[in-house]
Amino acid sequence: MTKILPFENPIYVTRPLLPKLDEFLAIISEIWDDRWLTNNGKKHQLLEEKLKGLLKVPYLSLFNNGTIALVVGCKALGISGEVITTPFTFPATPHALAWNNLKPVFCDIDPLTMNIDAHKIEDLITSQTSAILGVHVYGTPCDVIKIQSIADMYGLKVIYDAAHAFLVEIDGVGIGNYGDLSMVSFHATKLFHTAEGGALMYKDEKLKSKIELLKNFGIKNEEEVASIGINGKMSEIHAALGLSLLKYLQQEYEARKRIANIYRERLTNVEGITLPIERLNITSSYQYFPIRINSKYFGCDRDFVYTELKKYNVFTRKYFYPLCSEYPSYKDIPSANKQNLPNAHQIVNEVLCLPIYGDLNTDTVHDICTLIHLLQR
Ligand code: T4K
Repeated sequence: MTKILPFENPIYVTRPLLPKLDEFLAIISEIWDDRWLTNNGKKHQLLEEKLKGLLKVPYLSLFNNGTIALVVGCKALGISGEVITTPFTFPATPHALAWNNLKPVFCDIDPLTMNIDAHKIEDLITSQTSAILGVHVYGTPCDVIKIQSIADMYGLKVIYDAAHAFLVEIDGVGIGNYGDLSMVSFHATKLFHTAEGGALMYKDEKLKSKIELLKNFGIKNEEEVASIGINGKMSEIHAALGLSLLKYLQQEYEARKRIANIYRERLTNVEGITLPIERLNITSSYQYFPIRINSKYFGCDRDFVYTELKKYNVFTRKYFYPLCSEYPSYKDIPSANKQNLPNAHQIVNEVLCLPIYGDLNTDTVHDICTLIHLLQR
């Protein structure tokens, strides 16, 4: 039988892409020359322009992280009352609503995409509903057409948490063109990053000045503060890191694609394992490689695989366990009731994100697959 020894060094779910240090320092030295460190500096402006082109969106505003971007996005749309969202996401999603005094209403997820089930949204709409907040979980787009038609019918805003969806396109259209606005994260763990960072993407020109104002304390000019803003600005150092990574992006993307293909080849047709869906008209972000493990058919459960792989120094992640609807802050909301969220409750106990990042050796990927095969009972 194949014998695999524990890896010498930990294999994490991801590792940040880094530029060559001297290239980063060259950009940093320009910042030193200018003595301009933040507040819409040259690097900030340049990165914003480059990303607008890369992500194919008319407007983009940079932020110090994705969470603050989402908080500001909700504020900019002037929504109130209830917002229908998914429980299967990172805490930042419902928290961004709560920070705006908005009430999350949890909707079950679609078992195929693991995103909010657009067919279950209408039943949750009340006179208090003002918006739908979908999450393109793992970079898989929500049913953007159906969601928009519901929103149009009921006069609701649509916000997307596209934290994982960098470079995702539907039929060649950048993901940031859907809904009223979308947030993308540039955290260190993302395909493209600025260590900490994020952006809002949108089509409405009128939102630009509103968002820029809100992310800078609401300061209109030296003598006027027009609204209750916050500090959401990205610094020049962070923007410089992003700029220095752009030339490595294609290479990183291709390397992740190769890894995803190995997982697909090696884990396809394994009884009890479901691979992430692929669609011909959708470009992937290769941000995560989430598999689902059905214990009945695989012979052991997700937690067993997670724990066993740890013994080999492989640190997979159970994103997004537990469901947000189970957090103490949200569990008493009526929509958080387990009976309303059967798919989410099943999937959250099955999902396991396997390591994926450009520097991950393909032999290691093969070994991880072999280990998973060996764990099957
Ligand atoms: N919406 C959604 C759907 C999100 O997933 C997120 C963030 C947000 C909103 C909010 O966006 P931001 O405000 O963060 O921009 C990580 C990230 O911190 C978080 O950004 C991300 N989602 C989430 C899915 O993953 P943790 O708690 O899992 O991070 P951590 O520190 O455990 O890192 C994961 C692995 O990455 C580590 O085991 C090792 C590796 N790593 C991590 C860091 C930070 C490194 O090798 N180097 C590093 O510097 O949340």
